[in-house]
Amino acid sequence: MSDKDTAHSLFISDLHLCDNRPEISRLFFDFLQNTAIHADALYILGDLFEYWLGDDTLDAPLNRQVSLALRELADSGVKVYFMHGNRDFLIAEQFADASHATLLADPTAIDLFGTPTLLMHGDTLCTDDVNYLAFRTQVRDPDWQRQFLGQPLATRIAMAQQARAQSESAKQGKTTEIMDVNDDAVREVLRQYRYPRLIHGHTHRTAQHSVNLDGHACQRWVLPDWYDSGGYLRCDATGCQFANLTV
Ligand code: LP5
Ligand code: MN
Repeated sequence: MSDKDTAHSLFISDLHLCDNRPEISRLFFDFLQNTAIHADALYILGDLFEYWLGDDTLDAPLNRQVSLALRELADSGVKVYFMHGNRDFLIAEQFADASHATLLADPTAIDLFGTPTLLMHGDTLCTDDVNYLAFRTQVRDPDWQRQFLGQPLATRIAMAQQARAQSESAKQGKTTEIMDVNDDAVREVLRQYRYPRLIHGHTHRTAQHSVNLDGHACQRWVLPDWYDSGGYLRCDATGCQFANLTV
């Protein structure tokens, strides 16, 4: 029996695709053509790109290649969903249209082969990282975004580089606990959505966690990043499992 015979969906995040790591881009294209092609749906839960400076950069070679590869997958019958991450929150309808993908709100609740499942990027669960959340509020503001997108591309590149440098230096002063999810925030969202399975990325701390809450056994699946190698979560009616991809 081939993997096509069992209805299943795949989940990825934190690929951080960029020109500097062509081997990861190749791994991604290979994953789309050989693995995702057999799925019912591919969910990209944020940080597909190292950063996204506006849909007017769609014609940059890598951006074009990625959107065409996603479009090819979607046109073969695989539903492609995309959720924003903290690096590519400026992706908008033009990218989604070009990729034949559907933008998802964060969070989004789905019925995954009979199991209620909540999808998030994961950054909003890191409630101890107050400086990051203040930055997030600023850059998710529609007025700020309009202002930013109205700048020439060279200015946007310079601002993004400055933000990256400041972020890296800010992270030096943060403990790993601050940059991980806050357990109360996880419990709160699980209660709010009536005890679903939770799938998210962002922290790059791949794991399957069990959360016992109010008499419910919830699972929290944390997706792998694609830094040294890649990986994805595969879910079908019987459950979920991680799979690795090597460069
Ligand atoms: O990204 P990562 O994983 O390394 O760290 C994140 C948080 N940092 C960010 C910031 C991004 O890396 C910046 C790049 C985004 C580019 C997007 C497009 C252009 C936008 C331009 C914006 C001006 O998301 C980091 C978390 C960490 O995850 C773990 O969760 O801790 O948060 C921070 O480090 C934020 C800092 O604490 C405070 C903010 C620093 C940025 C200040 C921007 C100043 C811009 C000046 C421009 C002239
Ligand atoms: Mn992230």
